[in-house]
Amino acid sequence: MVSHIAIPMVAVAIFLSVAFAPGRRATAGEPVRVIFDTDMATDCDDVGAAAVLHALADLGEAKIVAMAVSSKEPYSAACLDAINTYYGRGDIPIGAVKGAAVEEKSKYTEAVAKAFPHDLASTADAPDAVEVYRKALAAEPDGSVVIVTVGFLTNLKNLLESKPDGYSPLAGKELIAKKVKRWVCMGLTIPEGREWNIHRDAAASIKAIGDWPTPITFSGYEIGKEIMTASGLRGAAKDNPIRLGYEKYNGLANRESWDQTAVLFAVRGPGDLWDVHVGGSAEVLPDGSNRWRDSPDRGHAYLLKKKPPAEVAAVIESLMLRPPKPDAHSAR
Ligand SMILES: [Ca+2]
Repeated sequence: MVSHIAIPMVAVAIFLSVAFAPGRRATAGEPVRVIFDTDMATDCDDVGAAAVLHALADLGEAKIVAMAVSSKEPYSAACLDAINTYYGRGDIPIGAVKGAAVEEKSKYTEAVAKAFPHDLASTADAPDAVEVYRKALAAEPDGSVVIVTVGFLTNLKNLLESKPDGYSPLAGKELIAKKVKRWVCMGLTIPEGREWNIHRDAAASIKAIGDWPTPITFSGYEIGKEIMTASGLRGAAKDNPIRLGYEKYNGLANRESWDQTAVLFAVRGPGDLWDVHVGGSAEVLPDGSNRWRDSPDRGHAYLLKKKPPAEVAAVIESLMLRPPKPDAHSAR
């Protein structure tokens, strides 16, 4: 989320929103099975995205299968666990990136982790995200899981390179091909640019996007940057980790909503909020910059603005403000 190049008209855009219409799921009527992979450190839109995902789970639209942290910031995983616990889902498995990975400072993770109950002590104490991914994928029905990344792609690179283990006899790429319906990635700048989630671990991005065996839909930098949310949290109860995250980050001012768009699309599809450009391929270069090519078609797609950003913001913020279910506290 560093640079942005204006979008020219994409004359050959193919709009196939119908193919992504809400309700199109592996099994009709069942919640969308989601694995949420976040950096949860630099920007607070990760906090907002987690809130949106929990709200969608409370509404019965999503089932949160597992989570992963792609940052080595010491409190990232504990902050995420505290948010999950607040919503009554403190037992969601959380894995963290191991080996070489990005570490950035955070304005909010330590404060949230220290203010709200949770049982994961630190990012270093979390199990390897690859193990959490493999265990979760192996247990879910074939072709059913939607992975949402709102951070770096290091975990997905490591998952692709993973070997057969006690959870599955399949190597990483084959396991993904069998279990993952779609990867929704907050990443790229469309049609070209150099975006934070992609360029901070460019080698991982090249591998993950280049080798991914199922469809990918990108919510590019240009989508979330116009969608301003969070100031409504000023009216939220102070006993709320989402409010505290934004308070520490920017004093509860409105903030761009990159990560929430990916979560919302992953669960509901584009609905009437977005169009989807289907077909083509995202190319990531060694310096972390990216460009879109309409051929070859590698099953990649990206969101296009349809509704005014304020209307999308209203949908997202209402989910961010949704209180936990009444029984959430007893489940903490
Ligand atoms: Ca993020």
